[in-house]
Amino acid sequence: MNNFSKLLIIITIILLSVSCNDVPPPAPFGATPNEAQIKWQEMEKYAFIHFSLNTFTDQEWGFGDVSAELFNPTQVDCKQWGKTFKDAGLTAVIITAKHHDGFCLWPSKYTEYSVKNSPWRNGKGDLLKELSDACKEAGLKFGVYLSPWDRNHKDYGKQEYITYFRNQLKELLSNYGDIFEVWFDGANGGTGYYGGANERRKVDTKTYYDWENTYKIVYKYQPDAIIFGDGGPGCRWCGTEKGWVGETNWSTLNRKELWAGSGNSNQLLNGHEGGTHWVPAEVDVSIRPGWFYHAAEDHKVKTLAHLVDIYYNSVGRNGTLLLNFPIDRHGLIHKNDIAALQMMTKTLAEDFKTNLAKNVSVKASNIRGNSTVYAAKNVIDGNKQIYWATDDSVKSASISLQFDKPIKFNRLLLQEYIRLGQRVSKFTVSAMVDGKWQIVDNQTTIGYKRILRFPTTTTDAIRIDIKAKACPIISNIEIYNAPKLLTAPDINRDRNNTVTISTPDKELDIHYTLDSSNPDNSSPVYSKPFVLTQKSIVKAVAIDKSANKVSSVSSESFDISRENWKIINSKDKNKAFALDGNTHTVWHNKSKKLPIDLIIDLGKNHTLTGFKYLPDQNRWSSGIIFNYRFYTSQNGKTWHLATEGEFSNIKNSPIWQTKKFDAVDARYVKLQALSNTDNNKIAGYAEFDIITK
Ligand code: FUL
Repeated sequence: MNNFSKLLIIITIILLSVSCNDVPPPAPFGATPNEAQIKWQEMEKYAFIHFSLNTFTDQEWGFGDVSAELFNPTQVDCKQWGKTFKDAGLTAVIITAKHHDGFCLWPSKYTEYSVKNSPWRNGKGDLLKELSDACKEAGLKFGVYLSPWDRNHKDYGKQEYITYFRNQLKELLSNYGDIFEVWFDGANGGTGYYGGANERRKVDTKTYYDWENTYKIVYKYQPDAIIFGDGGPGCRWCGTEKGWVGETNWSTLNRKELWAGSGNSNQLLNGHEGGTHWVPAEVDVSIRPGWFYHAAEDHKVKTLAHLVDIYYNSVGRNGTLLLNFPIDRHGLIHKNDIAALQMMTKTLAEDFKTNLAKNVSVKASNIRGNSTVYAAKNVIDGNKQIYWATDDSVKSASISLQFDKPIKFNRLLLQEYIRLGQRVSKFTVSAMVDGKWQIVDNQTTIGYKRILRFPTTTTDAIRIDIKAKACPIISNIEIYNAPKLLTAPDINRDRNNTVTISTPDKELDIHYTLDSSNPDNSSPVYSKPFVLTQKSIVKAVAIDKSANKVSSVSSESFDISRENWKIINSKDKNKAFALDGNTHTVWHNKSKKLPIDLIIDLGKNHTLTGFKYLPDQNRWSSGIIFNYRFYTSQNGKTWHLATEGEFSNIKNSPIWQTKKFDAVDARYVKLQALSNTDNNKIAGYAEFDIITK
């Protein structure tokens, strides 16, 4: 090589390196988050707490008229709450400082309707102080829910109430350290106690609260606080309380079009593409049906499969998760809720245990200015501040990961570098299977974090084809092979004797038995519903053959077929719900007087030894029978009292009730409801069954 060539190479290297380092980063696109919103988004999942007078009156929305003296928890332990959340990897707690009933969990100097007039801690307690201290100790951030609607306050609806509301806000913002989020509920106006007026008051939700000036107060006292409202400004409601946000989820919103109480929940599910402001979605959902504690919901805590779905449908869809825990009457988180949270945490830890996208070769169809600063491999370096980006003119691009040897995967995690805006509007994931690209998933938005779940696929290369509104900027890609969700199968038999066995994870094998023995992998495989007319015990397990793991055994006993039974004392069109094998449907047998009978012709004589009753399983249940008599008859005319008594604790625990009696031959049975838990004249049956010898 002559000197001239050497010089040429050196000049080229210098020019290249200068140009590489000089390639400017992409300009921000559209609305972008502020620092506080970025930190908030990174908190990902945190706890909500509902605790108030409602806890003691068994209500969801208190009217604002009951005495403050009803608030009397005996074992409040905010450290227990903090430890529960910290252990589960939650990052913060938001508490209902004041719910719609107006009762305050702190001794506000602006009202008498607070803990200061309750027996709790002899009126000297301050729950916000105890919780904010416990949060500091546990390393959790602290936030407050302050209901704009106040059904207790005499001035609600007038200007004076706004002054009161803001005074309370100032108390909350100045006395409890850093507040990471302030939660303004959209529920507004309606009937209430209102200082004794007992009337309906309607406010214009857009103008009454003069929100912009209320926000200024928040920012003055807590500049970094995120303000939650239906339309933001810090973060927005996701449009449902069921635990999910849209698959398409833009963090941008036309803020002028939405405000607390404005409705438009469909738009909140997806955000507004190209919206004027950065207002990301928060998914609020309770671990039980209700937000407040009701003993009757102790057995209705969401299942593991449901909670895991909620995580993937919130954090996995560019939202944050605000998971609610109702505090019970002792002042504690109920053990069933803790157990459910722990299972959820364990499952998610296993799902994301081993990132298969480390040390793999990464290539992209375009790299911004060919600069190493924006290299494709930046997506797997574990540093979210460094990213792969394309040239400004390139809005469609592909990135692919090549593995040394085939891998199995069923989860893909993607992150955009949101500081520069949300850009990706469409993407397709393909995997190389047997030498051909096969589409695994087709989706729209990514945002801060998107996690996809799909059937386990074996591959040695994955490609993501992206379309974006401005050059795409991807900061992170992770790949996992999550274990299958091993839960005991559900077993159901309908009125026509068709047995269905199912598990939430469809990749598991189900094995079952009909002879009361415990099933294993040599037992028959369940592949489709089957008919079972005779009395039997069905037992089933789910098996993950690839990991050699077996679920716990589920077991259901079915008595004789109910196919030809007839309810003979009613013409109500809904009566079949009492015998349909579906625990979600219910027949409400309404009458002018008690007792109320359910009389069934079983078609022929059987030797009976007991009966089973399942009350209404709905959230707003009714007609739960309490005192009963049970009769049998051979001719439908002369009745024999087989057993009588009460279904103890059925209000708080509305589960299957089983009553046994001495064997008796009968063709007709009569369940007589003598009273119900609501003291009205309804007898409700989700299901009724008998036990034969
Ligand atoms: C709703 C309220 O009405 C519920 O009671 C609960 O507080 C929930 C978080 O927000 O809008």
